[in-house]
Amino acid sequence: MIWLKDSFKKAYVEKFIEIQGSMPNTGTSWEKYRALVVLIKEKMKISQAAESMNDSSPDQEKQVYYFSLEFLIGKLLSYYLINLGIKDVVQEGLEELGIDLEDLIAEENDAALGNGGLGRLSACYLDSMAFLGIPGQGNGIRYKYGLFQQKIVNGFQVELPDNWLKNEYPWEMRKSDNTVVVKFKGHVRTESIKGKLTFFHEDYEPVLAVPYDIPMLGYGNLNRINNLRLWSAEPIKDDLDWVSFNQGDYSKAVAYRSEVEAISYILYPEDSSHAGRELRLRQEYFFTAAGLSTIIRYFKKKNNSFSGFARKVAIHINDTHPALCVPELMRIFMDEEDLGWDEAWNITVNTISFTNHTILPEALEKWPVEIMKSQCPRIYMIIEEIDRRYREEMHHMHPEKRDLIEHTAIIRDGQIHMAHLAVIGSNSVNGVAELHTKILKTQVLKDFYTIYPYKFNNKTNGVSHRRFLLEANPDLSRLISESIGEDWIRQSESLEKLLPYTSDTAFLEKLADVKYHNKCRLANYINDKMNIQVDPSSIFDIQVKRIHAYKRQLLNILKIMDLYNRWREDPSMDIYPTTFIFGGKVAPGYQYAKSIIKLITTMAQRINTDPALGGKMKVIFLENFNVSLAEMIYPAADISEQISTASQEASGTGNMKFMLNGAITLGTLDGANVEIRRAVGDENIAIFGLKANEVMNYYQWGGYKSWEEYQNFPRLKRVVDQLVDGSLGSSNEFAGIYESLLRDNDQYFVLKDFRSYTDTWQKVNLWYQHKLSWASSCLVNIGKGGVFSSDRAIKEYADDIWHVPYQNEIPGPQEQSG
Ligand code: F58
Repeated sequence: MIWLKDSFKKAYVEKFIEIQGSMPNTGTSWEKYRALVVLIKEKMKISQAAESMNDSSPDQEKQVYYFSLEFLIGKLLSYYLINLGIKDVVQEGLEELGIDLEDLIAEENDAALGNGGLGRLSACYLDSMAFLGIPGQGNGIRYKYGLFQQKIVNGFQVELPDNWLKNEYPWEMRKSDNTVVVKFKGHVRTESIKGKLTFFHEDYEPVLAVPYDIPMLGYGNLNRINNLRLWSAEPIKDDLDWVSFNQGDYSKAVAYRSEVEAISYILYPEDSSHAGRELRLRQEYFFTAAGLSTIIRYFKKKNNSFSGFARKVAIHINDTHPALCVPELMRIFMDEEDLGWDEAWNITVNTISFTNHTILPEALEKWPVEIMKSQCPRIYMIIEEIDRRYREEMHHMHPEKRDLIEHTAIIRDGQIHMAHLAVIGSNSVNGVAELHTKILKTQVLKDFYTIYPYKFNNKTNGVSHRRFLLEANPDLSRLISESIGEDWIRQSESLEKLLPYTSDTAFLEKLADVKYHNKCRLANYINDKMNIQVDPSSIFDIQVKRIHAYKRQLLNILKIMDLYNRWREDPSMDIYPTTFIFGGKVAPGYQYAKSIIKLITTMAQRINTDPALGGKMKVIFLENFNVSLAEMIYPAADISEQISTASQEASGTGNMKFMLNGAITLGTLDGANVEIRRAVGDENIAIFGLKANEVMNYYQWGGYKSWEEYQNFPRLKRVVDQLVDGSLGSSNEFAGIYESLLRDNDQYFVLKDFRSYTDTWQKVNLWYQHKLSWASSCLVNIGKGGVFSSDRAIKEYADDIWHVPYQNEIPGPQEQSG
């Protein structure tokens, strides 16, 4: 325990006076929040350089660097208080000072430096690395504006800027001393010096990369504080001089400043399509180059040769966004450290590993050669050389396979294929669920799989069960700990000890009570925010995630339209009252998905105000889905909608968060749903729809006719027609959706899966009415959820990819002295 209550109170009051010059009771909530964060940081000695804290020995431990353009860390205060084992002490201490901890927690900004699954995954992974005692550092961008805030106005999404740094962000520490220069544009002069070709990058545009560090505190592991390093782009101080002020070109100087600042200005809100913009490439090179320079500087402090580099450093690239690590590391080794190509290449490949998160073709990054050449001329030269050598080697190995070389080359048709660069330049390529990895091996990257079968492996995603269960669902956590002890917090697989309770009626009733309580909490939130009353004893059927055609929120709302039609016709229909809840953001330019939000909100308006339904059905679209809201939603769910077109969702992670909170998955056999089904058994999950191989066969060979589905099922025809026949208002709002289903032959098989989806939903609805059977299945989901913890995933990465040790026996925070 780092504090007892009285010593905490004393320390807090002193800290507040030191910062504000007055007593806490005179301060604002923000000031009180900041004083608490500052106090925690000081107590944990976080202000020391994270790197020196973690490694004071002369012989460096192997470090893992997790490079990602996105880290969706959410709020930290409450979670860190739990991890430090002091939440109760702090809460009580503050209460005695007349301060409500909840008010301070509310002051914190939800740091939204990510779009969705990929960004949240990196935050969960840093969390588990800290917990497991792995020296693991995150490397990303300190965006001035995080993911936009979503408002729903007249049923439409409106985007507002997320100015999360408006006040100071007290967790971060600016480390000006570690600033580095990243060079863009210019040209490369080649000179032969003593018979060796030497490269000089000249007339470049210098960009200062200034690091800000955020501590990563794992549960109980107070000796290992990891670091998330986020880079901010700044012009060099004398920018006016540097550009051309001396020559009187003031406007050019101003342009330079804004071009530089643009690099860390905003997180790209595209979650599934690649934004082929120059600025995005500049972001990618910026944080890659800055991060690598830190790694090299630190490595050189402890080592005098690079030969052992790959034994001391693992660099993980989260999707292809940091794939420029490959040529940049080569550049550093060759141009700055004087290594030859072969040695540099060996070390680079042995150091870097790569995770792919998507098979959607539109999300696979490609850069036009011209852009790369003009923004990063030296990097482009190196990519060209990697490509040339790769082609040459393949030609030697497989002279007869010209196609293979063309399909796998890095540069083709004037484009640089980043996934190819990542595969060729790394020692490990992993997918994020078994099915996804199989699709990578047999379809998307199949040629590479024949060349480098040994590089491919699966690492099924995991989520932080301490954040999404322990913190998010305190009542359930208490019930679990009272029954099976607290081991599950550190060993998620211990949740299996709950399984014997599946036949314990008293326990199941308590479980149902906890769920009811969590539903009340969400119902109150909905009432406060939207002034709509929902019945907490109705089924909460929830789909929250980014809105995208392949995730098929459309299928869900068509099901609701169908149900509404039927209910109106037959008010005595035996369906248990249900509240349908949606949440999620759409990329601002993605019109189709925006019209799906409008369809949901249009139906919500209609259904929620229809007196004929007697409140049996409600539809809610919760605006601004983010990590904090997610923490309230998962614990309140009965049904977890995971209904993507089979093969398209690489893994999904929301499915795991719902499961850990005892919701039943209604889903397709896609992504990690396949493994969830295997874990819980067929009787504890509801599966429907086409299988991945069926979908892929249709994609490959054709044969699907959405029109036939529409014609042959009157209930389906009716809801599809309602999109355009004036039933939903006179505007032509949903014509695009209608056409996607019929004229464009329904790319995501919404019509094809409609029948089995609605049938399965109805069975689930019936099942819910058997309270004990339902609760027992919920419990199986919780008990089997442990394997989907990010601790398990990170142990697999540590064992198979990074080759770093981790701690298995971790004491709880209470058992440590400070
Ligand atoms: C997601 N990808 C996958 N990408 O869709 C999901 O199945 C998986 O569970 C998750 O990664 C974690 O592995 C995802 O979120 C993005 O948001 C990218 C952002 C940048 C542009 C391309 C998509």
